[in-house]
Amino acid sequence: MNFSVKQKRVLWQDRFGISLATGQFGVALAGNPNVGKSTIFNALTGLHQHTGNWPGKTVDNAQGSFQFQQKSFLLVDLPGTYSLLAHTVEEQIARDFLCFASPDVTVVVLDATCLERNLNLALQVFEITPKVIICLNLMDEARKKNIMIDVPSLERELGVPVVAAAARQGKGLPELQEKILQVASGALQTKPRQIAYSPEVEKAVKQLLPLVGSLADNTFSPRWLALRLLDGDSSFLDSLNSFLGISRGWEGAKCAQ
Ligand SMILES: Nc1nc2c(ncn2[C@@H]2O[C@H](COP(=O)(O)OP(=O)(O)OP(=O)(O)O)[C@@H](O)[C@H]2O)c(=O)[nH]1
Ligand SMILES: [Mg+2]
Repeated sequence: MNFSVKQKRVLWQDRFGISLATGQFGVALAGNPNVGKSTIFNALTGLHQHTGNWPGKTVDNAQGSFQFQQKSFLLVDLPGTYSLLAHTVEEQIARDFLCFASPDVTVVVLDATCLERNLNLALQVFEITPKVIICLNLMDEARKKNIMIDVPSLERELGVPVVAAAARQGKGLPELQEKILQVASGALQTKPRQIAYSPEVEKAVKQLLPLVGSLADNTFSPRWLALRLLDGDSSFLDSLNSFLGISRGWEGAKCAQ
């Protein structure tokens, strides 16, 4: 799936109900429930927000824009999820958006007071896209609980920028905007840590990669696709079929011209 910029805007509108303007960077906000995603979303977008439902679903969809250093960003507040393995409608929405909308940056918001549990989602996002920033939120609560986090070490271990924040007090948000700009514009390259599975799984992934690479193309990682195929994840396959249908339609229209 190789969408042009214009096709990407149509896809965002038709499939996700989100209006991405020309030249605007699309930024997804992901994270477990209750980690402060909407607090960050509100602080960054202020009054420039639009809320509704995800198309065909009774789940809130909030999108808002902000300007930073003369660039425009559209922020999408994804439903809170513990994983992207699509056991719930919220997980399916978040997974489909990260896979098929291919945002320019995904900010994964983590609760600094329970990092271990929260990192599970971050590692899953790392499998889909390299363009990730970690926002380590609730740092004020962590401090109260005497939890010390070595942010530079965490950044080295994860291979992506980590921004410490206390969103309710507005702390860390200018730094977050700076990192969003750097990753979106390509000025900062990320190399998210990848989970190595058992030798059997890795061997099967290696066999599948040459076959599935062209399906994933520039939108999401072929490794993620291979892993889901090995899982027999039927919800993902349904979504993949639906999105491949769109891109094939576009290919057909191009050939007919
Ligand atoms: N102490 C503290 N509280 C925070 C911080 N950020 C958010 N909160 C509070 O945490 C609660 C949850 O914040 P939300 O922004 O609604 O969290 P969310 O991730 O959007 O939650 P869901 O949409 O349910 O997934 C609210 O009461 C916020 O005021 C922070 O940095 N420090
Ligand atoms: Mg929220």
